[in-house]
Amino acid sequence: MKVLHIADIHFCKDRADEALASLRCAEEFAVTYGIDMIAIAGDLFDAAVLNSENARLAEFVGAIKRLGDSAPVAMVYGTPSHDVDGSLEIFQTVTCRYGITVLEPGQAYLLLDDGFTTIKNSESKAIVFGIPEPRKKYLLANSSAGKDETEETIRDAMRRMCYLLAAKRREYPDIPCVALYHGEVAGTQLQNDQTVERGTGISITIDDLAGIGADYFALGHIHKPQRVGSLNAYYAGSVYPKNFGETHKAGFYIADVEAGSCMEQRHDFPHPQNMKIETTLDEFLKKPPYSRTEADGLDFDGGNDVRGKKVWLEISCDKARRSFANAEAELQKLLWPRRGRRLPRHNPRHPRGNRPRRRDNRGEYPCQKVRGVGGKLRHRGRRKRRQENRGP
Ligand SMILES: [Mn+2]
Repeated sequence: MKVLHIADIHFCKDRADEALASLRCAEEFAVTYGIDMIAIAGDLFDAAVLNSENARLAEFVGAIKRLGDSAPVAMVYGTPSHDVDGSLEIFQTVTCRYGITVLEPGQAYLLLDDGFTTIKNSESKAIVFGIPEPRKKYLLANSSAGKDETEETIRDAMRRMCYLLAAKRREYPDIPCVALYHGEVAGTQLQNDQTVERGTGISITIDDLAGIGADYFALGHIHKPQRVGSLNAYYAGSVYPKNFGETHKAGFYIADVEAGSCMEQRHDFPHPQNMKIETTLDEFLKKPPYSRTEADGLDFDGGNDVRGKKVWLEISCDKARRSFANAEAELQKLLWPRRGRRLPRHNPRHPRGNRPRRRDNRGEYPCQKVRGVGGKLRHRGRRKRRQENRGP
C-alpha cells in the first residue's frame, strides 16, 4: 500500500502560489503512480483565513479537493494558532471522488478502496490513526487540573491515547497501519539543531509512538524533513521554505507500507532552496564568498554552491566603514557575473553599448525641434550650419 505523506502546507494569501504549486505536484504524482492514500499531517493553514476572494481560500480548497479526487485524503489538525478550531471542517463539506477525512484522536479508521470508514470491515486495506497536536480541548475535557498540573495531565492523557490506539491496532494485526501525528517527538533534532528534551512541554516520546505499533508514522510540525530515531517515523517538512531559516529542499514522502515493514522514498517540490551566507566586510574584501568561473557563472567557495538557490548574502560592518562597500556593484557582479560589473547597457550589440546616432537621408545628423520661451518652435542642432553651407 502506497501512502503519499505531506505536512505543513501553511497556506496564506502571500505565499499561496508556492503552497498551490506543491499541492499540484503532489496531485500529479498521486494520479500518475496510483497512490492508495494521502496523509496530510497538520498545519494546512498558516493562520486563520478570511473567506474572501482576495484570500484565495477557494483555490486552496479546490487543490485539496483534487487530491481527494485522486486518492482518499486523511488529515489531522496542526498547531492551534495555524489550524484554528474548526478550520478543517470546510474540507469535509467538499464532495470529491474518495473523500477527505479529518481524523479524530482516539478513533480507528479503516481504509477501503473508495475511502475511509469507521465501521468494521473485512475488506479494509489498512488501519489509520490520527493524533492532532495535543490540545487541552480534547485531552482535558473533564479535568479541573491547575496550571502546574496541566502539562503532566496532558502527557498522561497522550500516553493513555497511545495505549488505546495500540489495542485497536492489535485487532487488525494482518493489515498495514499508518499513524498521523502533528507535534514534537522527544528526541527529535530541530532545525536549529537543538534536541527536544524528553518530557518537556506536551510532546510525545518515541516510546509512546513505538507502542502504537504502526508501520509508518506520518509526522508534521517540524519543518526540516527528517526521520525520528530508528522508527519508521518521518517529518515530511514544510511544502515550501517559509523563511531563510529553512534551508531544506521542500518535498514529500512516498511510503510503501506493508504489515510489519515500510520502504520510503523522498521526492522534491519545485521550489528553489534557500541559502543564507553571512560574512563581515573585512572577510568579504579579503576574499568574497564567491568567485567567477567561465562555465557556471557563479561558483561559491567553501561549499556555497548557489546554483538554482535563493540566496541571502549578508555583509556586516560598522557604520563608519559602510562607504567601503558598494552594495549595488557587488549585486551586479552576482547577478551578471559574465558581463562584468554593470547591467547590460542600452544596446548590448553595439561595441560601445550605446545606440549609434541616426543620420537623415542627406547623411547629416538631424536637428531637434524644441519649444522655446513662449511656446515658439525653435531648432537645435545642425540646421543653422546647413543653411550656411547652402550654395548661392
Ligand atoms: Mn508548521
